[in-house]
Amino acid sequence: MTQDQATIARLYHSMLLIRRTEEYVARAYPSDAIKSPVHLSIGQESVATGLCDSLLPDDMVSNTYRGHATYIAKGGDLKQLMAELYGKSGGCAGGKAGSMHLIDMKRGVMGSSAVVGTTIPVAAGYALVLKNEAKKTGRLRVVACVFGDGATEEGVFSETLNFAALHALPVLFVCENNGFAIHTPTAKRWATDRLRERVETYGIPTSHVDDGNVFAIRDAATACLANIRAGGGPQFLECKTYRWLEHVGSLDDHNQGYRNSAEFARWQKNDQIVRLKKMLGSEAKPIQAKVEEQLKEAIAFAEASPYPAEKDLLSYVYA
Ligand SMILES: Cc1ncc(C[n+]2csc(CCOP(=O)(O)OP(=O)(O)O)c2C)c(N)n1
Repeated sequence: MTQDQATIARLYHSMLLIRRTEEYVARAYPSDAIKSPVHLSIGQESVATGLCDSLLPDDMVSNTYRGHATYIAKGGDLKQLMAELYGKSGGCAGGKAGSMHLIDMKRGVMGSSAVVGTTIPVAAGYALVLKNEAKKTGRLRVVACVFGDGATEEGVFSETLNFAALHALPVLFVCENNGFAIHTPTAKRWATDRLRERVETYGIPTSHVDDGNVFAIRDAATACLANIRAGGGPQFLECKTYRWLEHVGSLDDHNQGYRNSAEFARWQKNDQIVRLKKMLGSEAKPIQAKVEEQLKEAIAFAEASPYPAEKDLLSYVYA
């Protein structure tokens, strides 16, 4: 299918903003500026971008600790993201939560958690709220629930699939399958790789995109969302992808021996940012300039923002 220039430009802007932001984070990480561990999505951008481009502004997205990409793609405030990473009071969680706990409810980004799988039932709970809301408003909003392949091994994943299917909840489950849970490949963790078959046993329709193609992800998500909005209940989309850097931190770790550099090279050749840049030709330049400007403003905001005041040390702390 031929894509219109406006769509290509929008997707390119989104993926480039994620990439450039995370490249800055990777550069700044070894200094003392960034106060929390970071799980980067460099190489995985097309999943967040393709998905979020298909959502409406008041749809919700449920994220993980590897959440910069989805936060940015859904329109989360970049200044507040950067200030949060710096541990500053202007951050989206007042500087107290860090990279793994981004939130921007105004833009439909739900809070996330460092505990693998725990956001999945919370997303379904929110979808239940939205289903009830639609009884009054006549309009069904949707939750897109993003998680990694490792999260599908948690008990709450299966429990949530069952509950969501039973109650026909408006939730799109999106598995960002980068093939690894930290250093362990799915082949050493899964008795079979038939993930989608497992999901289908709950009566949930599934689809998949195996090559990271941002247009294919957007189209697949759009089709799923149409079924959900028509009252069809949950859908499941598996997107294969590849994490370019180490699980947590800013370095290349292909020298660690747990994964294959040839596979990395294949995914790098398939970089959707490079692909869309070529499609845009000279139109890419102003988008690049805009991204650099947004990033510069976010860094300046984070640097200028004060640290949380001492009097707030115990606020938002529960015991
Ligand atoms: C309940 C729980 N078990 C283990 C961990 C340690 N842990 C942190 S990230 C991670 C890997 C998760 O992999 P996946 O869900 O595929 O996401 P990815 O990091 O690849 O994006 C593990 C096991 C944790 N944080 N929470």
